[in-house]
Amino acid sequence: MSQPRKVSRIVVVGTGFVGSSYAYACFIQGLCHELVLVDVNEEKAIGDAMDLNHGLPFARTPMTIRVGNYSDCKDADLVVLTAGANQGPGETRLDLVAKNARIFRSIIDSVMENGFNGIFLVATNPVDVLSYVTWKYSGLPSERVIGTGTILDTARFRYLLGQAYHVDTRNVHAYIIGEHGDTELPVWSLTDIGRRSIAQYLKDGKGPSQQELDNLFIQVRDAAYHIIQAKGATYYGIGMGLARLTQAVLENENSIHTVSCLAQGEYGLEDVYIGLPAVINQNGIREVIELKLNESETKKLQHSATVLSEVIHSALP
Ligand code: 6V0
Repeated sequence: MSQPRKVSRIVVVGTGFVGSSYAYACFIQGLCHELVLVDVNEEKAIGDAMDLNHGLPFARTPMTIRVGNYSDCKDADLVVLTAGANQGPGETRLDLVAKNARIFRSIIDSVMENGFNGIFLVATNPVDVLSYVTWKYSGLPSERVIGTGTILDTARFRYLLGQAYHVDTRNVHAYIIGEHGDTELPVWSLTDIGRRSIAQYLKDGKGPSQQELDNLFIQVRDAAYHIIQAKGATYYGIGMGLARLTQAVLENENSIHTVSCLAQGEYGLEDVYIGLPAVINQNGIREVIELKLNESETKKLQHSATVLSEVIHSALP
């Protein structure tokens, strides 16, 4: 399904922990031809460009990495938004909303004024709210604004399940959906390990107990708080998640990821960006996948959407 690559350009806005980890992930995977770094703190972007370029002799493929500005967005395939204030210890992602919505207004205006016509990837928190804000401010079709949503939560979930069942993470089929934050939920009813359902494992008395699985989800949901407590910020996992989405778009993969996307009737949800499984290709979000959730999962997802909707509409009165 892959197609030959054309010359591809990515503009990363915000070269902090997340933006620079993403740039590094793109670089070592050789995902694009040109990587342009933009930050209000230009010194930081200059330092990152120098540091990354010094890895060129060791890289798999050549890549142009340079500091740029918003005029570089004109011909960009992707603009990746990782700029903004970060979550402090004890601060929820939703606390960040007002600060980062203001920053986004000016960034998106600058990107669009320069004729951008590609796909936005958004990672800044609260990511569901800021993806919605990006969609509204940019005026682009919703399929071209993709938030990282619960891609990282799903990765954390699959990693921990792989550990618990002693199998390769890639054989764990599991999704975290909803808000990237406190109201997210695991889709236990559709979770399987190599086509064997979790329900079957529980019935056979094999693998972790229900209590252990409940604790495992709590570890997923609260992972960011623990990492922030331990080292101030989280960035490697999300940097790789963003790189994975980049590959899905640039290589027209039609691969499925739990991203933040506009719900338009799916699961009974409307007018909210929220983490759901969706097919990603060169046009962005090809389609949102509607899973057959059980009643309790549907209620939890709807609650998560209500919480997000309230914050979105307070951020965009
Ligand atoms: P950071 O290291 O403070 O980097 C932010 C960068 O943005 C800094 O270099 C700033 O100079 C820059 N910046 C601020 N304002 C502007 C502006 N107007 N224009 C251009 N650049 C600007 O933060 P970090 O990289 O750790 O986090 C960035 C965002 O990612 C935060 O909102 C995090 O909460 C969020 N994360 C999202 C995750 C996800 O799963 N979606 C995971 C981890 C972090």
